[in-house]
Amino acid sequence: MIKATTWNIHRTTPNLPNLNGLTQRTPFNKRVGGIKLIGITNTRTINTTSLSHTLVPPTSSSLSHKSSPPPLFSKMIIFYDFPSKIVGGPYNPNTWKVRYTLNYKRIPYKTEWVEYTEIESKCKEIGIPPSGTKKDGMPSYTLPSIWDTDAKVGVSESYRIAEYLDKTFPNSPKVIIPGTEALLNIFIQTWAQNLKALWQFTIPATLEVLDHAPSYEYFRRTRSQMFGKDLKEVPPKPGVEREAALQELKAGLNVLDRWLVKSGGPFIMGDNPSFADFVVGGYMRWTRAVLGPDSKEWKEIASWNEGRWGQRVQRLDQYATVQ
Ligand SMILES: N[C@@H](CCC(=O)N[C@@H](CS)C(=O)NCC(=O)O)C(=O)O
Repeated sequence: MIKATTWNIHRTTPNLPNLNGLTQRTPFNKRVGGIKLIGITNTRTINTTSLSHTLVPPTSSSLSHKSSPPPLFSKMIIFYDFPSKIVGGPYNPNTWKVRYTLNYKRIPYKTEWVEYTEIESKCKEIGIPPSGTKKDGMPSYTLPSIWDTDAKVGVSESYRIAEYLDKTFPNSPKVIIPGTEALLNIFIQTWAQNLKALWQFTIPATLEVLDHAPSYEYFRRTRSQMFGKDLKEVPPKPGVEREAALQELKAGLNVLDRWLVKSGGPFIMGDNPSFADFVVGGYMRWTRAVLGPDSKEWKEIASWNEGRWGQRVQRLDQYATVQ
């Protein structure tokens, strides 16, 4: 046994370890005997005979998610997300799509927490473009947004961020599977249309997790305008009204479940998760976070369609770390 530096190059591992368990190692990119090696170095005590075994250059098949953990990258992404008083993490459905993407692709990132009332000034200060245009024609600044510290590029809007990350980190598994872009966009739209009955539960509940007085006031005002009444009046009243709203939600989820079970699974595109799963997981995680994992409503929703809604969010827990 000697003290040596090993090169851990894209080992074949069927199950990727949770990012929680990763220690920081040094990325490298070098040539050995005319072969380009990209990976990470770490120093540990090993048997010298295992050294030659470890020096295997990556092959194209070893770059797929299933067969190998992708390298750690030297680039750093700053990821902007919403703070809240929820113990145990972020809640927003749209930012979750990007957090799942970053974790799944094993991209090093750092979360910066931005209040609703500070999104526009923060984006303007850094140079992140608006994600769209408001009804009044003014630019709309939203989260999720990211800043690529290396390329000095800012991107907002979850789908556009996923496209950027797929392009910028080509050695990590893609979340937008080539050839599925049009269908994915249709799915994102129709997914939300079938969930309209959810908003009356989750949007008022989101107000209650906001910890910052100006954000609370802003969210209450803007979302009350959206519903055409005070947000506090939006949740369906216990009894007949609540039951009817839950039945309406159940009908929407039944439609979505009928589509999702058509996949051979466990994920929408098969064996590996993709952006479509992160959309589903993001909305379900939001529901669980703001209603509360022990709430009667979440337990009910999670149990519908033979418990598949709860399972869909649990299956993504391995990509839910907060960095
Ligand atoms: N389609 C966009 C939606 C982004 C979005 O609307 N984000 C909301 C939070 S859920 C936001 O930042 N709103 C800012 C505001 O209300 O001023 C995406 O997926 O990124």
